[in-house]
Amino acid sequence: MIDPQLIERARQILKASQRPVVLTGAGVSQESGVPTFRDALEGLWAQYDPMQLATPQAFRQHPKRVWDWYEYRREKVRRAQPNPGHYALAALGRRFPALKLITQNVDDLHERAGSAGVIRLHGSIAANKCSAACRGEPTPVDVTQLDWDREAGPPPCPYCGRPVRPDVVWFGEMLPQAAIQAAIAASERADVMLVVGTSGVVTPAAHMPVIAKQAGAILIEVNPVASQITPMADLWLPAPSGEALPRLVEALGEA
Ligand code: BV8
Repeated sequence: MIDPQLIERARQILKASQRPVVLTGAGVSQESGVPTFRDALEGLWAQYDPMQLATPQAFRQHPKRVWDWYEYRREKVRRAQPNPGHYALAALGRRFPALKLITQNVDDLHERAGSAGVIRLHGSIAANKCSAACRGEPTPVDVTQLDWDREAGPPPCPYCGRPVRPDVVWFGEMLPQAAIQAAIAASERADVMLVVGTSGVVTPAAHMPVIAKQAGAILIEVNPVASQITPMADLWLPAPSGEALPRLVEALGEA
């Protein structure tokens, strides 16, 4: 049970905010049953390290293994529902029209909970594209319109025949220019940044709180476990986001 005094302090800080920004990581989807990146991967995937699967090299060497791992994760996201933490962030977006939500997550739970204008740093697991960007980056491919031997792994691109891949940012790949620029601009303008459910390990996403802090923002972290962000946070709510965020929204009077 989170200390009511911490919720009150967070309420005081947010109440005065003109330009709040939220940065979320895998932790915000954990209570929806979407495993975080550092969770031990279940079953079939236990023997692989996500850092070795979410890379262009892995896809080049083992396209079926990587494609099947994403198909497995996509199914988990499809079955997942937004949790109270996602809904609370959507409510914050209604209460603070200037609020910007930046996510590292590739699931669509923020959008399904009603958040709008989500800045997606690492793409979307539900989307696919040509791995050769044969018609420009990205060349979107709707695989629901394709018929192929799924046992063989990824479908061939309907335009050039090279393998289709998930439209996510892999380790070693640049983030989409528009997304990273929007995230930096929002972090530079922020007067309060709420950092929810991230270990703060992956860059450049983990730089956003640093940019906000340097620009004078107050940092509030929501995470049951200390992270790389905690040392620079002005206030740490040591609780699951599904518990802390609804309490915060309720305290703000916008249940
Ligand atoms: C780049 C999409 C320039 C894919 C993801 C050395 C060698 C090579 C590269 C590097 C290097 N050192 C650093 C780098 C850069 C690298 C990087 O950061 N590596 C890390 C591992 C050190 N970054 C990149 O490569 C980026 N690109 O830098 O381009 C460049 C170009 C060429 C060469 C060099 C540099 C691209 C990074 C994007 C990778 N793609 N996702 C996919 O999903 O399949 S990142 C992926 O991991 C997620 O999207 C997410 O961003 C990240 C996991 O982080 P978190 O979200 O924080 O999740 P995590 O599991 O870590 O933590 C969960 C937290 O939630 C925990 O703190 C936990 O306590 C908390 N929690 C749990 N339950 C709850 C909770 N919180 C609240 N409530 C709960 N209930």
